[in-house]
Amino acid sequence: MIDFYYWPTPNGHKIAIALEEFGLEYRVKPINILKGEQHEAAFLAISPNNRVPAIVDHDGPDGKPHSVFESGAIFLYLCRKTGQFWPADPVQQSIVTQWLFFQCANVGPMFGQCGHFRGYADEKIEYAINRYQGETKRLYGLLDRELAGKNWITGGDFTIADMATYPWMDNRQQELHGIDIGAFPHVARWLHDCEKRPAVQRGMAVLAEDMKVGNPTEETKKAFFNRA
Ligand SMILES: N[C@@H](CCC(=O)N[C@@H](CS)C(=O)NCC(=O)O)C(=O)O
Repeated sequence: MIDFYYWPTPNGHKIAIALEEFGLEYRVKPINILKGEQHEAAFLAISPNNRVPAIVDHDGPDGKPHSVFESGAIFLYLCRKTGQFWPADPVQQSIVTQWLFFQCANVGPMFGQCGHFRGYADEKIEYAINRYQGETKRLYGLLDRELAGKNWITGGDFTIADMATYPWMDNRQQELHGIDIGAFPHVARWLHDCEKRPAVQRGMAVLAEDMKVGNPTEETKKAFFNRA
């Protein structure tokens, strides 16, 4: 059994999708980051950077419980645990890993800052908005070129790189980031293919009704945007 420490944000969705795609048994442990639950000691013992997602695998290596934070590390842990979504060929492994790291190091942080400065910051700072929206659009362009003529991001089967990237580019995120998806037809086609997967739909539905960052309150700003 895996305990899944989660809130329905793009980084959380990545692992909700993974647990569904891998067909693993899990229990959702909601961590309401809008109420500051990510700063509680019990959660910090599992995820010291006060971020979701995190997991505790009660059937870890040698049968002992093992906790993992950082979505990229969780993906790799689940691949190695199950042998699923992990190609045997070292070249393919390297390709999957590079696109997973690309998501974790670029798409997540840049899109996240774009959403913060466009959507949530009280003060609309033009420089920051231009900087992060510019990066977001550049990354959309890069993925659009990569996806031309490919079904999935790594060029082969659907992989953890697709699971990691999709939740950052769905309709809600496009709106937050000010993206005209018509300008990125290959991304649009790939998004549509991701959306058709039943496990992606199930993963995106976990606690979906709680996804209300919408209009942040003062309490939310303190808890989530680190304004304490
Ligand atoms: N690099 C981390 C990023 C995780 C992350 O930023 N999670 C956000 C939600 S999308 C969070 O928990 N934020 C809580 C906070 O900022 O206090 C990962 O990929 O797991």
